[in-house]
Amino acid sequence: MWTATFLLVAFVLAIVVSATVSAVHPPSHIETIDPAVVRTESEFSRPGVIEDEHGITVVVLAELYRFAPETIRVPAGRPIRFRVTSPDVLHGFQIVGTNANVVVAPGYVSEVVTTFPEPGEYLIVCNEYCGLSHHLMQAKLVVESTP
Ligand SMILES: [Cu+2]
Repeated sequence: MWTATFLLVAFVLAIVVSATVSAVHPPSHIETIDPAVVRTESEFSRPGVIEDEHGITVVVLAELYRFAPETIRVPAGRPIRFRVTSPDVLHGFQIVGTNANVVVAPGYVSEVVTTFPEPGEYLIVCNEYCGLSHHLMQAKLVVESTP
């Protein structure tokens, strides 16, 4: 009995310490956004590739039945941060053949970071059924060789 109580307290303490001291969070990293203003008043009103001192970020809007931008160009060999949200319904964002695969829910910003070692072209698809034209919802990622 005392062993179980001790283990339970130690387990709870380990969670509290890792969450507060080490800032360990669940992998979902919940970042919320108001879906009503996504198209007009947020970074998603101008989707595209942004390069600044933090690196390369690709802002993607997933909506019925398209991704914006429809063609994304990024350099090979550098970490690329994809930030995706939806103003309407649940979508998916999957870069086929890579480990980039996130659920895109209205009200949340989904983020995935990945690096493409070689130049090439990738298909981006929605992998959550979102309506009658779900199968048409796709975009193209062009990974270009770095100079
Ligand atoms: Cu879909």
